[in-house]
Amino acid sequence: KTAKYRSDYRTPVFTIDSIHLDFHLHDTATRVVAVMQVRRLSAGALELDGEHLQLKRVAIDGQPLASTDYEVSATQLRIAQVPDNFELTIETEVNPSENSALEGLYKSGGAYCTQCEAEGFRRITYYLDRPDVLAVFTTTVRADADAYPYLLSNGNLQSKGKTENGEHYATWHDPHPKPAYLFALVAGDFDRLTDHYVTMEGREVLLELFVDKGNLHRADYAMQSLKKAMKWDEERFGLAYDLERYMIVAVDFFNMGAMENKGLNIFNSKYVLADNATATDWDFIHVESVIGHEYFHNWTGNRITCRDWFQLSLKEGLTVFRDQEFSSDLGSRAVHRIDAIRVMRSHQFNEDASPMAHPIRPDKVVEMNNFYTVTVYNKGAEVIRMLHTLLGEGGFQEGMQLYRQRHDGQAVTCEDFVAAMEAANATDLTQFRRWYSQAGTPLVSIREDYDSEQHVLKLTVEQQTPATAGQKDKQPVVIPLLLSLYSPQGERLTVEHEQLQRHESGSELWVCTEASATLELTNIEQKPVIAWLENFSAPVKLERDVDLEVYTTLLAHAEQEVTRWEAAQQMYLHVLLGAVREQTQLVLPTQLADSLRKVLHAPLDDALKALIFTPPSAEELIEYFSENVPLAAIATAVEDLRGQIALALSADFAEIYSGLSADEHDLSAAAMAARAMQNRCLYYLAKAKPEDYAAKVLTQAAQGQSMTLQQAALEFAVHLQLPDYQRALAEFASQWQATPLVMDKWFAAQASAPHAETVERVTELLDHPKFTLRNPNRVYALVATFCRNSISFHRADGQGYQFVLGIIKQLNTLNPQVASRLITPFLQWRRFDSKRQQMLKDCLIELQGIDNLASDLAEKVESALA
Ligand code: BAL
Ligand code: ZN
Repeated sequence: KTAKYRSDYRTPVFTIDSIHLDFHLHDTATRVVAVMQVRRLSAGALELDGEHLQLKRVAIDGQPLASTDYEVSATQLRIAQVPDNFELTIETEVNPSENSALEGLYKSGGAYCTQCEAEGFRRITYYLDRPDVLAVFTTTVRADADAYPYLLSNGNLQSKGKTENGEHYATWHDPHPKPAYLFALVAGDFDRLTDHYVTMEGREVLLELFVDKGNLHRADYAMQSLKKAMKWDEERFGLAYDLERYMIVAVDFFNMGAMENKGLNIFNSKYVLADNATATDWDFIHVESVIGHEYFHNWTGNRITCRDWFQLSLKEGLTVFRDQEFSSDLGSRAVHRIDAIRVMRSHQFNEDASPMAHPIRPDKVVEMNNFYTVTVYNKGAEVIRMLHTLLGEGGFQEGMQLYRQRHDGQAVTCEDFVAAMEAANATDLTQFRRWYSQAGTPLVSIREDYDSEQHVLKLTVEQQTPATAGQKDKQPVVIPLLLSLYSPQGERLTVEHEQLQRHESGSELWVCTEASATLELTNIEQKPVIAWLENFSAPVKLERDVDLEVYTTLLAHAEQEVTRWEAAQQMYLHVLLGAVREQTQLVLPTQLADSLRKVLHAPLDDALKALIFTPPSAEELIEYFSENVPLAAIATAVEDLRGQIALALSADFAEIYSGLSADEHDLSAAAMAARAMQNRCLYYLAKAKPEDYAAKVLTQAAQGQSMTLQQAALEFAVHLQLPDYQRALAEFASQWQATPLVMDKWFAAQASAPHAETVERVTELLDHPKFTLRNPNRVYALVATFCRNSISFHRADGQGYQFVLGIIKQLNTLNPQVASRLITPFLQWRRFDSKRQQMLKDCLIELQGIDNLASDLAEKVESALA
């Protein structure tokens, strides 16, 4: 594949106003007849996208074409001479059983399903497979009635009935014109959960959830989440659902988390199936947020879609922001915000510093599947959040309304979104647009100069964005800095300055737009303690001279929970980085131990406490080193810090632990919080006193009614290598061998163990009867988890690299999209010592030499070696 550039966008030469698809399903030879109304928009030949298709027939206005009338290549059907308005009929044959890439039409277990985003529809028929071609779809599905009782597609059911040979059919009609990437088809035998929702406009919507037979008891939470999402979008955004029915189908073989196909979402079963025995509290939270995310796409993505794939963040950044707000309005805002901040710091910052760094609106793409990234999604959501911070909830919603009024039913750009926000708020967002065009994480350094005689505080903020691939020179960006000032005793100070606004979040807002900005505050009685970048108000790295005293005050007194958590993280970082950089034995400062003890006994939300007691991981620390990453020192420091917290506070943990309890069937925020803290305490207790707590951990790991407790205990047993942890593993596996999503937790607990011998263990697990490279969830649980385990992946002898390389080579032909996700840790090869650099580079060179290397991998390998 060759690169495409955003600047090369051209409107299509033809458009397709409607399409009738007729599927006759067959495992190895499904026939697809597509009848399309095609309309010329400008001069030129008709060039349709198509891959992995057998072309059987082409006709124009009912007249069959001779093979000399068109040209077919591996990627295209070209017809030079066509009328301006015509009916195009194309018959193709596809092989769903052999489709291991899981794009287009494929079999997941016994069911047929589709995945068309970004460019999968071209594996079903020849089409203008681009998001700015919006057609009305009518779909007929025919299949064996016994094997496939449910035949589903987008929109409303038009007709159904029996045909010959024991087959039946269903015809669906979706009145909303849509791009082909939102097309979906499902045929299978499922258990079905139904419900109803009455929209704010008074329309009744049928809700249907389809799961594999025997799984109905695990579908209820997803249905409740859907209803909550429908209500929330009406209340917060004024957006209601627009079809007669909303269907969700859970499938086991799925590359992504889920897909927002119009009226027929297809989900990875991991984000639908959940009950207390098999799902952790975080699984429940993820089910709710992914169900919400796909539902919210109905407006931000489906009704208003993307003009081209460079605009992906238009729908993804905005929809992630919306799902984050949904979760925050329903649960603990601080916990969700901290979760989002951790994703940014541990994954997105890494991507933004890698050879694959790209702006949230990329300029150059080879394989679109490579751009479903933490940058486009999560940094994209942070950019939307900054707009929300700058405009306030009221202004943001005004912008959303104007965006909808202007663009409902259209395929538009990020620029259209920003322009609507700008116009609705009568503001100038010219400079803000740099967040869409510049890659890289801005570095922001802070100086506080206090003149104790004049009582003047001078604040200086400097920003600089590092060069990234293809982007050398960067301009200053708009940074909304939320901050609060406290007295050294922890009282909130009110300050007045023309550049500071009291923000609706309670913090002060200082909008920094220059490379260097200053402001002077007068009448400041004593040097204050300042919480900077509260709520992670911009996706930047903050540098300031660290003073434990400052963070001690903030941890104890800050009004905002996220600020308290951040203070603890900064204290941990100070201690960890100090030990690593100075190559000294880590010592837990008494001041930090005392602060943590106070947190433990303070009347704070237990969920927040559990997060405060989660210091940065080795993976987060690696971010602080751009070369010669001291892997061994980082690993030692991380373990030492945990060990010393455990020892210093063991009596306190024991006391708190004995006072915590939660009914395992209770999914309230309070019960989840209690379980989170129970697990944290047990971890530290087992670390401090394995002789006293190993038996407790092992029992909890081997049996239990609550997966939250069981999974955590299994992980502690394996990671801490408690005596007899092998038995816990064996018992867990025998309890859950028939439940693949739980076996994924078993694989992941072992793949994430921070030990050298993890490499041998994961290699053995490839042969486990429950493992298969064909199922993405299994690969993510075992191999992707291992890739994030920096201690084991980077083992000095390179065996970790060889293990992953071997898998990538197999997946290159089997499922390139999944293969491409595993290559991430190789891309940063230049950051490591010379021996590891050479080994990582050799792996990339070996991949480069493969004859049929998939474009997904080729794009990343080339950028890494450039
Ligand atoms: N559109 C792909 C899956 C998602 O982001 O919802
Ligand atoms: Zn999405």
